[in-house]
Amino acid sequence: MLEIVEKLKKEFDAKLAESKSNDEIEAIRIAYLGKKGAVTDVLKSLKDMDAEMKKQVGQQVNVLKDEIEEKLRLQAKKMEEIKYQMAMERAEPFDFSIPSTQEIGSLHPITIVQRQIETIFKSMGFIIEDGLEIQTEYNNFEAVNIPKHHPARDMQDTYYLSNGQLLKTHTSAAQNAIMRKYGAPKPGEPLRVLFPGRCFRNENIDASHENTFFQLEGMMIGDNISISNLIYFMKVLLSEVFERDVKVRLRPGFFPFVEPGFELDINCLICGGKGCSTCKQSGWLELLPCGMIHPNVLTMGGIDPEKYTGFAFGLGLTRLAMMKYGIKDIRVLNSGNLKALKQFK
Ligand code: FA5
Repeated sequence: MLEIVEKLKKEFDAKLAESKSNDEIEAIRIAYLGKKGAVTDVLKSLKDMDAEMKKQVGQQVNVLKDEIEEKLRLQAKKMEEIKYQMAMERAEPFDFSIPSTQEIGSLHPITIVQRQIETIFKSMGFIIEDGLEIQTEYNNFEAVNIPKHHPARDMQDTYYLSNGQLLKTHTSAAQNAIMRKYGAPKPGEPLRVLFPGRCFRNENIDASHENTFFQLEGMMIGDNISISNLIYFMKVLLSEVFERDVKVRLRPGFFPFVEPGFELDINCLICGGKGCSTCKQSGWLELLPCGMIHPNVLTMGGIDPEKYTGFAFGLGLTRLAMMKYGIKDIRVLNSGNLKALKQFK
């Protein structure tokens, strides 16, 4: 029996050396290792051998099996290399020093602003998280203190899937999952997370409202977080993005998931505050709702509101890009109009 194993090895090596294509390699694999292959037959016959023979042949045939697998793998690799080499020889010579005639793409203005804000916040110790676009009703509403039949749901009508899930109306839908993922912060090490994302609302579309737009949410939770921290971070954010002083106003705002809640508006940079269609003639544009996280939201996220406080903000990223680049109509941003979108740096 041992001679048979030795003979199989020699035969296999000879056949493999002659193989010239992946199909031939596969045929050899089947002939030796397939269900009815020569090596498989020897393995099957082990059960009829006496103990000593079984041990010796078993050892040898298993070594041979491993060897065959490895040799087949190497031969397939060699075949790929030969194919590549032949393709290279057939290919037209290529001069890497010739300047490209292809136009290089550009980043979307929302991506540019998003990356800019991420860089600022990363330097202040924030982690960047990705929220899901399809969410459960629980995460989008209940976990942020908007129970069924709460009137705040009217402001955020959205698109529902047949399985009962929905397209998220705001980035706040990720708050609960993030709190649960990171848990209660360690003393002196507040949880700092930034989570940008695409949001959807069943809206009447106009110059400043889209049914698909971007928000960028931030959250900081720790043992001593106050409104002062919130205002500080909002100021850093706006002055870095606009690279100049911008006029803002803070007014009370109601969101069920914060208490107290604020609306931070920016003086319209399109009309300089005089009033235009973008700011609905008011001179101000709602940009940055924020507030101290409601104790119920912390509790639902598994964080003790008696020990920890935190702030959250939900920046209208699409509107911020409009203000930064003087884009008068939000519809340009989802239009796919390359002539318009390529101008931004
Ligand atoms: C919210 O969505 C809250 N989740 C924000 C928040 C987070 C508050 C954390 C407090 C704490 P609001 O519905 O106002 O709030 O939307 C936030 C921002 O998204 C708005 O200020 C606006 O800039 C932008 N936005 C809302 N709807 C649209 C829309 N249809 N098109 C474009 N931008 C929109």
